[in-house]
Amino acid sequence: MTLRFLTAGESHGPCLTAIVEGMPAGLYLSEEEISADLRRRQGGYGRGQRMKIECDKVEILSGVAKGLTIGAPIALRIENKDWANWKDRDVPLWTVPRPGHADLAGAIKYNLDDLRLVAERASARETAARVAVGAVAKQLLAEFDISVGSCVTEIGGAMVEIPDLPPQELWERAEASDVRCPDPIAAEAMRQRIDEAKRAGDSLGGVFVVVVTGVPVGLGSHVHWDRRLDARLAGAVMSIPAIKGVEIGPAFENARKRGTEVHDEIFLKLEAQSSKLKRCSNRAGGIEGGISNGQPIVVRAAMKPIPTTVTPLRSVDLVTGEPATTQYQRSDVCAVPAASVVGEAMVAWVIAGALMEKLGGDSIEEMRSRWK
Ligand code: EPS
Repeated sequence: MTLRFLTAGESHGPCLTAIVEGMPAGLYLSEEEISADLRRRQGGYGRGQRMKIECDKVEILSGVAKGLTIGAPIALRIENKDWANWKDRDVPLWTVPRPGHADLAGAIKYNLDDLRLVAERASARETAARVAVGAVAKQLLAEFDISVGSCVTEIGGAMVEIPDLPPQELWERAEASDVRCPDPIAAEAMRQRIDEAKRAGDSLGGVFVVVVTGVPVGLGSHVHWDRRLDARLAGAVMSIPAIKGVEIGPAFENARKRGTEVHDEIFLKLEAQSSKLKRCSNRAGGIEGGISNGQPIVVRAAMKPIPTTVTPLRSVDLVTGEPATTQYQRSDVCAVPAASVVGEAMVAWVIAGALMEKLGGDSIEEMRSRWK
């Protein structure tokens, strides 16, 4: 079965919902573990007032009995606490589109005269549901010792090279940082940029990296465009609101070098009875020909600055047809640390799907016997 999921829900509606289909039976799932990832997404320096209202927790509504999946669709629900503050409010029409947001194109496409109706679903609030889905995928991957972590490498131009540390240490450092940056000096520079942007009534973007370790050789395929693992990862990560660039390994840096400097040469690692193949570098980011090659998979993503800014941008009032400036709507100054947790979720989802395709199986037991 191919894995698939859908989400539903608006930012200030009663809740967000997700339905996950195709998970094998026998997978341990707990609301607590999924909610732990939701808390990670909610955090981060530069978040706005909304995160003080919400306290994201998941409810598993179906597909799980006595803590184990049963092969049936898994329905997940996350409450929007802010709904109570909005449901009876008489809000005026919102008619000045924010440049960079879905407001204008969405209103034209769906013939809506209130831009709020577009913004409600375009809001990155929806990514809470994706993180819940991603936590389910991570749980499946954990059964096969595959793990997914992330860190932030750049905010508003303050950047850091990823320190050359074992992944576990890297993730622990990122987890301990409110900008999810493993280097304390760079983290401080990032916080300063966020403070400056906040004082200036502005917003910031940045870059995060997601790394998957323990991936077997052979996920994805070179034989068709839509089976290439790198293409699937890029599409999934690019679908996160405000993500405008995705690379596998140091792709843009590779593009400026010669082939002999880029490609990860193959060596023999001699062992007592046999020899194995090994690499001394991973500039391919773990994928060659659209197939995982057994090295860690490295996905980097660029997030544009959030389009909602305190300082107004020039626009047009769609009702009067007159020039106007955007009216500030409550927002975050920077959500790159949160987006890196969403990135983990989308990457975990794609890898889990590719693993299911490789191993098949309707239960964890069946998958495990094939894995061996
Ligand atoms: C968002 C605007 C803000 C963010 C929101 C995304 O929400 P509000 O309009 O309620 O202040 O806080 O992000 C979340 C709610 C979240 O859970 O990440 C937007 O316009 O995209």
